[in-house]
Amino acid sequence: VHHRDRSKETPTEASCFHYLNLTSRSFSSVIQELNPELLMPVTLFYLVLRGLDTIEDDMTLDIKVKEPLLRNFHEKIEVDGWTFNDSGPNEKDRELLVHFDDIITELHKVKPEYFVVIKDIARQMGNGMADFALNGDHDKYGVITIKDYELYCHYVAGLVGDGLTRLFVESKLANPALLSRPELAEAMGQFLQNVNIIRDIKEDFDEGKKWWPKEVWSKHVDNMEDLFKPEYRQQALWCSSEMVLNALKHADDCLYYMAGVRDQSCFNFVAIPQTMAIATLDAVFMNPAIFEKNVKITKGDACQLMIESTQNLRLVCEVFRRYARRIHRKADPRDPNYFAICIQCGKIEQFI
Ligand code: PS7
Ligand code: MN
Ligand code: MN
Ligand code: MN
Ligand code: MN
Ligand code: MN
Repeated sequence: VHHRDRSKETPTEASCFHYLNLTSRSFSSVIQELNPELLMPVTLFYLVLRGLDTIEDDMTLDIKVKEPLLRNFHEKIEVDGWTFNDSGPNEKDRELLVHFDDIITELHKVKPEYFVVIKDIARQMGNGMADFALNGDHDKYGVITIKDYELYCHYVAGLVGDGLTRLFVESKLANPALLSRPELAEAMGQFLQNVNIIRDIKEDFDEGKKWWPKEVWSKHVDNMEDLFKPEYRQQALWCSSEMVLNALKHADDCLYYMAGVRDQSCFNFVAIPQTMAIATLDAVFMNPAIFEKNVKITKGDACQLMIESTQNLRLVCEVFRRYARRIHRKADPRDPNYFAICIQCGKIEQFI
């Protein structure tokens, strides 16, 4: 049941949904089923952040062009008719920037309370992305400390959690108490982004993006590229298991966050990506294939998760427990992180 009513859509509204469908595999359907009050604000929020990410990801853009574009993107959304035509090769996402005037037209129609949230998060995210894009050593080392890694994940995902929470509370669709526990929204974003960065390791590395922190990989290999060499497979696996452990630490706060979401459509929207994330964590855990290709959960599992994520918190906790048990069973006593992983899984298995 989409809340879109195509017969009443303006051409620019229809254009926004076109770019939503074009640029998102995982979010487009859940967003389109959102409560009508938040349908357009969240669609536009997504498209603004997707625009930022397209600029961030474009390794063909000169840093002299990229940096100011990221830092001032929140000002561009004020300018009627603004578009960007010089973005690089990613064809689908490029289209979004070429037609960004349509998104801006619709942004100017949303309630000011929602617009300020979108603008504020775009400002913070753009500046954070610019800081990391500017890091001169990135080509050589990428992210250095776990603290830096968490800061990067805060900019590209924790902030999304903050912005969405403000939209949910403003529209009275979530418990305002969530605003006094900002670490819970942060955990929601960190969990999704940590899993994305683990899963995308090969693809990101090949594109010159090194998001796995040196503080982690240097315990296992001397150079980051060794992670991809067959002779270092065992070390690479222990390294990936430490990345999985870092992600798992956010799981219980995600469950606490979801307890605060009142509206069913918002619950579905926040829960589906989270259950997909813990299932993906199980799929990548102890899986050497991540160093060769992009590992995905099966279509069947994704369908099952959709059903289980659109009912209630009890079922979502059950999904978390199920995947925590699977991860727990795969843990290897020879792994330096074995005990820590067992403890983290145990916490999820015993959650409420
Ligand atoms: C629900 C409290 C506004 C719905 C949803 C576009 C995915 C793209 O895809 O590796 O591998 O190329 O470049 C917290 C979504 C965090 C973010 C971050 C959950 C906006 C989204 C822009 C908070 C999604 C985490 C870059 C930055 O990774 O991606 C609640 C809505 C959520 C967008 C994600 C992605 C970052 C990203 P890809 P990258
Ligand atoms: Mn991206
Ligand atoms: Mn990116
Ligand atoms: Mn076109
Ligand atoms: Mn256009
Ligand atoms: Mn990614």
